[in-house]
Amino acid sequence: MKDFSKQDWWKEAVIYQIYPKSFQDSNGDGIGDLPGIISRLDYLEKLGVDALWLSPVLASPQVDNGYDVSDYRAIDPMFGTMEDMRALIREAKGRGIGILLDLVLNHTSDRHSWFLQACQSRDNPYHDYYIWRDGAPGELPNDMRACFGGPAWTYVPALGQYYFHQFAPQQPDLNWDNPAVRQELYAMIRAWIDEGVAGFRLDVIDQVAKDPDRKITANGPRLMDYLRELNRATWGGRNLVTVGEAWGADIPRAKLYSAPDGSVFSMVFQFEQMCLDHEPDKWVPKAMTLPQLKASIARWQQGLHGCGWNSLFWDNHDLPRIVSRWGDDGARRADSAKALAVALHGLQGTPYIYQGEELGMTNAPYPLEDLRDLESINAYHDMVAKGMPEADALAAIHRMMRDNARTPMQWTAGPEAGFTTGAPWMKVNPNHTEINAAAALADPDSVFYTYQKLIALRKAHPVFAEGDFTLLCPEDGQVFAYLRRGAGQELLAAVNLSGEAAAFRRPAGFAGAPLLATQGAPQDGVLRPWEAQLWLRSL
Ligand code: TEU
Ligand code: CA
Repeated sequence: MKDFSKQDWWKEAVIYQIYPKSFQDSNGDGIGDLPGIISRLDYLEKLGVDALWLSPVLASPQVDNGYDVSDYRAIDPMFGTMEDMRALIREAKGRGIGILLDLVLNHTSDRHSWFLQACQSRDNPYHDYYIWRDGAPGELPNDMRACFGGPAWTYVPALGQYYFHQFAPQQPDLNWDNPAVRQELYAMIRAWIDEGVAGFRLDVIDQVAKDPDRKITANGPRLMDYLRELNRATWGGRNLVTVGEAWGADIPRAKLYSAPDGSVFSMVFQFEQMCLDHEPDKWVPKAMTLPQLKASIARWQQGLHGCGWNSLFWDNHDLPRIVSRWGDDGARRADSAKALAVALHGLQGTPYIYQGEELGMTNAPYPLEDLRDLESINAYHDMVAKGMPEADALAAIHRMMRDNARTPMQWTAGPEAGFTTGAPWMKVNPNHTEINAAAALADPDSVFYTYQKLIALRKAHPVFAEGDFTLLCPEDGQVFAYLRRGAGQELLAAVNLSGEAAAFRRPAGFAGAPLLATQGAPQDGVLRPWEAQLWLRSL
């Protein structure tokens, strides 16, 4: 049973991300909901995870699937009620599982009462909750672009002003330079802490101190002041787990964000590794070598050891599925999924499992009409408008689109994969007939049980949480191998991240039986295609 009062409990924890809209529907409307999540807590307890990060379930018009909040203190009726949320927190805690809410503090929905008021007049008390610039139609304040396409400025004729939005026009950025905004947000967060949540994930939190006149979005000049004030006013000193999404983080900044004194967050999501295989434009692929990936991971492991804390992830609701991206989603799907899991879970930091990753779920290259994400659809139309043939544009977005992660969770081989008895809001991946939780639970050699073992090993052996990191064979293009030393133990991870057999000789001292082996008895001097092993010895 997880002891949430233990200092820094999250350093031995594994956190599971749920995209509620696609996890489990309970009332046949084709949309996942809170009672659906409650019905799956036994499954999550069996997996062994310690906390659940829920993507937003607050009131929202769903322009960006809940990342456009219209009321921070209300559960959107499509997901259920506040009573359902209280029941989830209670039922999860009864299983030793904490609930993390996803806080979207950088912007609101344009349907939020604050924004509706702000648009009434320039002297409305809520006007300065947002970022406005005088202007005339067609004369934008500057040429900044929004993340989902188009300009970052939208005109309100009645005011003769533009408002700033880093994302969709329906997601106006909040003005964090206004202390009233910050105090409103802090009070809301304290109310959620009082509801008994175990922590928070904070959406684009390094973008809140923006300066659009100087085209600054991430890492603005007042960012650390605001984040430390946020900490002091809410979770500071309360042993909650907090993880900030920080696309602009480098190691020095991540040290500040995850400082052991608990002055900001527990950790951040940084994206250095997950951007190595594409240009700054995510739709333009770039060749990535394994040595490049290994070097990047090594820098972060060594850079934060003893002075910060890493998050560890391959997948989330914004990323394509890792087994399709860097594994093999064909004949060697399960082996490659296990290998990727071992590679990640042997590292120092808090691992995150995205719903379905534990099953080896794959991308879903659907036709345009079956896609649901505004980022994908806008990008497709932008490419075609610039002259790209439609087939090439669709292929370009299929590779990296967020829709890949948002297809319904695959529970069974039956209708709609057991996700809903109705018409799912997004098509279920047809491969659910082979890839589903029921089949995984019935197969002792499934990807699911590899994840279950990894989660258990992290709790059983302090070296996972405490050990340092030494990269082995850095130039090897097939094998990712590393040592972890700490707590009187030495852990060896030896993972063949390729579809061909690879030569690998274990360092002396690792004999006998491996701690974990994904493909049966280890062979001397070689790793089978996509074979992964963990070895442990006492020092
Ligand atoms: O994502 C931040 C973000 O920048 C990503 O959406 C990124 O633009 C894109 O996905 C790169 O692949 C957070 C949330 O995770 C995302 O779901 C929201 O759409 C976004 O913020 C706005 O709230
Ligand atoms: Ca539902």
